[in-house]
Amino acid sequence: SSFLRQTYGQRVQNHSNPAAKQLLEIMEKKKTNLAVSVDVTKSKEFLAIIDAVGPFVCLVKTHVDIIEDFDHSLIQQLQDLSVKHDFAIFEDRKFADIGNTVALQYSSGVHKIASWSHITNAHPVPGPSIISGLSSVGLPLGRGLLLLSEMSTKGALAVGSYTVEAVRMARAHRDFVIGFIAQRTMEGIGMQGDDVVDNDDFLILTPGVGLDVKGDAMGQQYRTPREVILESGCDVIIVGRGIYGKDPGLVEQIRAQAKRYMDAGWEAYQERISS
Ligand code: S5P
Repeated sequence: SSFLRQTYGQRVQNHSNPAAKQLLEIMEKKKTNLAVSVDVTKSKEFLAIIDAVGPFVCLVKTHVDIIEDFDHSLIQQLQDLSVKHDFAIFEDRKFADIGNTVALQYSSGVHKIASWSHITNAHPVPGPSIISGLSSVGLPLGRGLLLLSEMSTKGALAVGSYTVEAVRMARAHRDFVIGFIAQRTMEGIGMQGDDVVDNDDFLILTPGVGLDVKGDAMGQQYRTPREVILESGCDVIIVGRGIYGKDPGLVEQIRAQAKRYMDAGWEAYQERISS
């Protein structure tokens, strides 16, 4: 696609959704395509990791429902860090229900995700109504949605026509759907012609990224930043355990790992835009 050789900064103008614009602007300004996934269960550790990786990331991805001592002051502190370090917030909620239910899950409950998360995501499995449901809450707030059109895990069912239909669903809701959680571009999954039109500059955010190991004991599969950004044409690398590792208390080590992934991701991107 022609977007592969555009800079993140040039691509801002391809978007009208505020969350998509914000993310691309941050990537251009901070020179990073790294998102860190902070999958820890204690507020103190969660905030310490985010403060440590903040300078190196465009985006922080959360699973707030795994935090044991959650309360709303945590959200305030997360928002303060997002201003301090200039990163966007992505609650990885993976909505998967009917429109009415997801609208309630997105706006209400303990976490009130729509009120603080710039970006969230959904499985396309229920069909287009999941987008209308989430959009009724998120669009007026300037939020953006990613569809999970593929997954990183061994044996994932999100392949073939499922992935193609996810892209078609997204194209019909271009105001709210800003891109995909996926492993490759639309061309990479074999879409061509009418299915890939020039103004469809979807963002591709890719988990399953690691430099040291190929997977975990529970089906996760890792590729390198170079494979993801340069060879597969994705835009953002999402890294969790590769950065905070087995000891989330070691701030200096976490900072060094974040820098290492940021550099690898940016180098792959520079090679891509100049190819
Ligand atoms: O296909 C996917 C989609 C997602 S959002 N595979 C994934 O691993 N994820 C998420 O990315 C997952 O929920 C986790 O939060 C993160 C990967 O973490 P890591 O520690 O394996 O890098």
